[in-house]
Amino acid sequence: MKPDLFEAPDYYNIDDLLTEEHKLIRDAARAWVKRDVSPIIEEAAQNAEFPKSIIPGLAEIGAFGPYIPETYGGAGLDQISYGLIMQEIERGDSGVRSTASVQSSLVMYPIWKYGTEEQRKKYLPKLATGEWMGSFGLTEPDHGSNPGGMVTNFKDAGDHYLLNGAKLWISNSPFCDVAVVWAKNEEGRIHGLIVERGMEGFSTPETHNKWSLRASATGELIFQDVKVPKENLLPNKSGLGAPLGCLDSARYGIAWGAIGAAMDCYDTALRYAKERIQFGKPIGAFQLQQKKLAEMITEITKAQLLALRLGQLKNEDRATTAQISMAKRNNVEMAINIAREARQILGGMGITGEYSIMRHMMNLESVITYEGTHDIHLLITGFDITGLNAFK
Ligand code: TGC
Ligand code: FAD
Repeated sequence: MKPDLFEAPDYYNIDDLLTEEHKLIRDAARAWVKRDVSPIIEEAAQNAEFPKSIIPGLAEIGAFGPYIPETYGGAGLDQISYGLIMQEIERGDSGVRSTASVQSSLVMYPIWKYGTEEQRKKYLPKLATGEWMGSFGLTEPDHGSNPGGMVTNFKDAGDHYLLNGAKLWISNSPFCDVAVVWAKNEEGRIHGLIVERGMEGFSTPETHNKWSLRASATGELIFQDVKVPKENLLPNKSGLGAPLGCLDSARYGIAWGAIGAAMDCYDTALRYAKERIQFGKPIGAFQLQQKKLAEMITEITKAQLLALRLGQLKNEDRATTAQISMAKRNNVEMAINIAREARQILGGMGITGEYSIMRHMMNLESVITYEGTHDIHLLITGFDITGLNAFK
């Protein structure tokens, strides 16, 4: 792969709206990605391997629990810092950002928000350092967009619960130490349970042959009469709103992350367009290529402003689920469109692993599907503005 020459676009001087702390955190994450992710990520993706060597680095830049209080090992940062970290990581690779999103917003967040003090003290510090890695089991083979239909269930068996069922498409599953699993009790009420690797009857087979998110490990979570200690139930919230609350936090991070992937594609294409000569001049001198680049920077700028405003609302605890859906949906679509256009600017070179664009493009096919599909987010907006539910 070519050396990482990335220079972040900031067409509207959005840096002026960030604090010095935001910029320090962002720049540290940016430097880490350049140093530790860019040199290895193409090979990891080609080999379909999650590069575990980067786990300590992710912890060091605050990517595991950026907004979790320091008492529990988190970084204690605000929501804009969290977003900026996700942006920088996804600039490197969406799969690496996935690992951080799952660890922070889908594993640490529910333990912090819905768990007991004992659970927080037991799990959060180890998750913050990456000593333990987590996964989040909501999706099932027959229940993706409609998680409320899940069939994974647990029964009271005296001094423990007995868990049965299966989850599919689970990021980090093949190597996770703990899984936050959503299952129905005997009354059909959804609860979160912390399942640990090594519990009898719990297995995590990997899903192979993905063309997308190849540097992220995806798999199943299978439960066959798993005895889960009663103290592993998350007691402070139940119902579908509990997992959906975690998704709000992760979707917010993706709204920022997608900007990173788009910035990398744009920056690569801009540099290439200025250097590549055809018909005696740089291809960037042709109007058709300028149109593509000008539209890219316009869309990136709009997405940056959307994410920043959403971050301000999140900091004030005022961001709604529908606002988060709009930003996730808009920014991921923006990124995938830019990846496709940027790929074309590079001509044949765009399909090779010499450049990051094709990897970003393939990754974004997952990003536009997970954490709620593009359609589901549109329907969330539709419901919000009309009051009419078009899901069912
Ligand atoms: P609905 O009847 O609308 O709601 C059920 C209950 O949940 C409440 N609620 C929320 N609470 C908190 N936060 C939210 N975002 C919430 N959205 C809804 C709601 O108020 C209600 O509460 P209550 O007390 O009245 O019971 O539920 P529904 O069954 O109609 O479904 C609505 C729908 C389709 C929007 C929802 O199911 C949905 O979002 N589906 C998409 C599923 C999804 O996003 N899955 C993601 C799996 S995790 C993943 O992909 C990780 S990828 C790895 C990575 O991040 O990198
Ligand atoms: P389906 O729900 O079957 O949807 C198929 C199509 O139908 C989509 O186009 C959808 O938009 C459309 N559709 C569905 N319902 C409606 C409707 N009401 N109206 C109109 N159109 C509709 N899940 C986890 O729990 N944890 C994870 O860590 C995780 N990681 C993932 C990693 C990867 C790489 C991938 C690909 C997925 C991951 N997922 C994870 C699962 C992901 O959240 C689901 O794939 C997603 O929610 C969609 O579910 P589905 O694939 O079953 O598609």
